[in-house]
Amino acid sequence: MKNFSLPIALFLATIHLPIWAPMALADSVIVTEPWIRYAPPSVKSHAGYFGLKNSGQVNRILATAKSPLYERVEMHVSKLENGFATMQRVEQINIQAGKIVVFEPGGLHMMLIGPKLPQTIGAEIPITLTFQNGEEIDIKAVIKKSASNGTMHKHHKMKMN
Ligand SMILES: [Cu+2]
Repeated sequence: MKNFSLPIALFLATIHLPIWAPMALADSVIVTEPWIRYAPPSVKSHAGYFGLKNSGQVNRILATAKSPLYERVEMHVSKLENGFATMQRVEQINIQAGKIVVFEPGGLHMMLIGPKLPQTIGAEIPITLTFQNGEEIDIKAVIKKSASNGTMHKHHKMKMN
C-alpha cells in the first residue's frame, strides 16, 4: 500500500494546480458569492452579482470584465428615475483600500450581453475581471434564480431592461 500513496498524492496536486493558480493572483481583492440571475431564453442580457473586498493597502479600480460565453460584459448601475427602473453604464469601479463594494439586485451589476449558450441553472460561467493595474482575476459565477440569503439582503423583484 505504501507504494500507492505517493503517485496518488502527486496526481491530486497536479489536477488542483490549475484551479488554484488564478486564486493566488487574486492578491488583495477577494470576490465573494459570484452569481448570475437566470432569465427566460428570450432575454439576451443577464445580470451578474458579487462582492469585491479590497483587503489591501491601496485603492483598486475594476476596469473591464469579459467572459468567453458572452459577446461582451459591461458594468451597470440600476436606479429609479421617476418611478421607473433604469440602468446606466459605469466605466470603472473604485474599491477603496479596506472597503467592500457589493454588486447586488437594484444596484451595481455586471451586464452580460449576448449569451453564446442557453442558460442552465447551476452552471458556472467563467468571467475575467481586469483591474487598472493590469491584474486579472478569474471567477466562476453560478446561474441561479435569486440571491442566496447570506449577505445579499435585497430581494427586489426588479426586471432588467
Ligand atoms: Cu444592466
